[in-house]
Amino acid sequence: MGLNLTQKIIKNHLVSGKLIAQEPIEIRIDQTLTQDATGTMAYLQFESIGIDKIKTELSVSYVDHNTSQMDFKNPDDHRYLQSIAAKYGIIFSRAGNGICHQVHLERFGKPGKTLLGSDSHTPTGGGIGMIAIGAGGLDVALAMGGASFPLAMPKVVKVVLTGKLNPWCSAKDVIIELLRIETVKGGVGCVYEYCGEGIKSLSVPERATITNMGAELGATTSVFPSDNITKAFLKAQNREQDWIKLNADKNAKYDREIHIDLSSIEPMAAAPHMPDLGVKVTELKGMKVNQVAIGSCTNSSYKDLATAALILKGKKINPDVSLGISPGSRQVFLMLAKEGLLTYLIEAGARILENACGPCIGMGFAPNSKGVSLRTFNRNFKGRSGTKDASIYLVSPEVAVASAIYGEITDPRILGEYPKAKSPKKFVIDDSMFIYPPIDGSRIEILRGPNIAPCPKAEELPEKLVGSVLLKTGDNITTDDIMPAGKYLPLRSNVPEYAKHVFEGIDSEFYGRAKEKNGGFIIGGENYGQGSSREHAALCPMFLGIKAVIVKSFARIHLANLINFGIIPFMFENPQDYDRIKQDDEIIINDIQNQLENGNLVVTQNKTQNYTFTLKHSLNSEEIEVIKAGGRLNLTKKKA
Ligand code: MIC
Ligand code: SF4
Repeated sequence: MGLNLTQKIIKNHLVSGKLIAQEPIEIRIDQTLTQDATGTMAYLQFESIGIDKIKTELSVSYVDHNTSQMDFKNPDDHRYLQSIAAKYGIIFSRAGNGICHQVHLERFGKPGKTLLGSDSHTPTGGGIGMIAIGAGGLDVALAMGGASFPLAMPKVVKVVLTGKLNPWCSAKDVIIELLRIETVKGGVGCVYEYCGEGIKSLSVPERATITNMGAELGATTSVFPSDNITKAFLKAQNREQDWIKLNADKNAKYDREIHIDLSSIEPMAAAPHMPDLGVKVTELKGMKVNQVAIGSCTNSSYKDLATAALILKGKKINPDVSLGISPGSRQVFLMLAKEGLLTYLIEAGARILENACGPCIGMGFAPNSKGVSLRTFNRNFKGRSGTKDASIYLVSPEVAVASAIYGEITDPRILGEYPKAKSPKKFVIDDSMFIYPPIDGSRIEILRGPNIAPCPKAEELPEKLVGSVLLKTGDNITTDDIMPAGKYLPLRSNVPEYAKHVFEGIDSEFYGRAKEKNGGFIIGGENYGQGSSREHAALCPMFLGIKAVIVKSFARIHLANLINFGIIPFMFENPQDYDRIKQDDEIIINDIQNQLENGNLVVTQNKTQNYTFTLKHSLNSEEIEVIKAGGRLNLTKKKA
């Protein structure tokens, strides 16, 4: 039987397990990436493993999230990351070089390789034919140390693209449409593998827009074949030697199939407050817009920004709209400048922001109260922009620009001839903002600032768990809900301080309650922990003494992070028990160690309401060891 592309790449990297969907496997990791908001914790953990040099083919440490530098905290983190990179053999991408996923695609992504990144949008690399997976910082640290990466063998969904996009319609509209069909939890446990005639008209950056937002489907990753279009992109990046041809076998098998005719795609918008609430832009026509932001790792390629510039050429933006543009990389920025395209943006009235994540992670450019903001980003979770009552719509650069001109949500097709930018034959190559490590880093001193606190460790699992339900939440809780980013991002390197803000947006009294009761349990619905890979959403609750999270279902990365930090991820065996349980109920789980080892069901007592109920878990024997040891780092050290 033939193999699909996902199976082929995984097979080439398989360390243990079989290519059977949902079975546990381990794969070898060729490349890693980190960014500064997750990177400090990842490298603190890497340091404590005690290895003197990374064991991957290539590891890159990017600074792109925490760049506002309101005080010493961000620059101290940057300095720490730079010194760590030099010491352990990691390439350092300085602040100002661009957003990790965009830069990695341009300069390092290689078809057929595996990439593990401490950021949920690492699957952007699928646009160039990699198996690129987002994970918690600890998993990335372990991979840098040479460990294989454990995951469930994904199911593979075949997405057949036919036809061609019409003018003014773009890759962003395709992924918003797919999200509408599949929902934010539709992809859990799956890889979306693209094929069909339609892919021939999509450039690598357009493919990367689609694989980037595959993260919003909850998917393990998404991948495109490596073909002549991939080759042309690599050639234009002066990296033709990195190209190999890669596609699925003709008789490959898939778990499911979806067909999308590109010519039927219309300009779309994902409505507040979830990326899967896709509607046609025509349905929103006329809605007043206060702010437009173009950028983020989803839509900040040369093609995206050059198209925006060409549309704006000779035009002015509406006086009631503030337009912010963050180029994805220094390469994109340089090209816009050299080709005079930047002039069109400035003349139109755009505010040119730094080439970094910026507004996407709530680092400035927040919308006004009750404002409507159109963003080419990938997430529109409530409050993520920094303004709780703002309405964020996710759109393509084409829709964004048309709406900035008219001051209301506008179908860009009214603008006449479509000035889509061509893929460059040669990108401007200037790698001077990468700092390559010395061959021998042993004498490098690691520079730490006062904001960098050691990574706390959990205690070993006791015989009995007792505690109160500290919070009961609903479905689709995001890691932004658990651990808000934005203005608190500078606290990423300081867990005791950051932990004061756990669940703040949902319940401002959570921290006080958790402290008073010395930890307890959290209850959630479906798809708990979707979104960002930030392991702080497990680490900070662990620090507050959270013992277990009990939900209807989990998102993949968060589930792994909970295990890594010794919090037991339970699911209700009977979903009705979710309805019954209440905040403040006292929960007792007796003989927990034996119960975990003796099967996947755990008898639990609700002392307050006086009934017993059953929880289930999906932990394998190795993960039970991790939980018993109080986290993966404890276990790794114990074994060493
Ligand atoms: C995000 O988009 O939410 C982030 C910020 O990039 C996160 C990582 C983080 O929280 O640092 C992600 O997507 O994993
Ligand atoms: Fe940065 Fe936004 Fe991409 Fe996250 S989603 S990596 S914050 S640009």
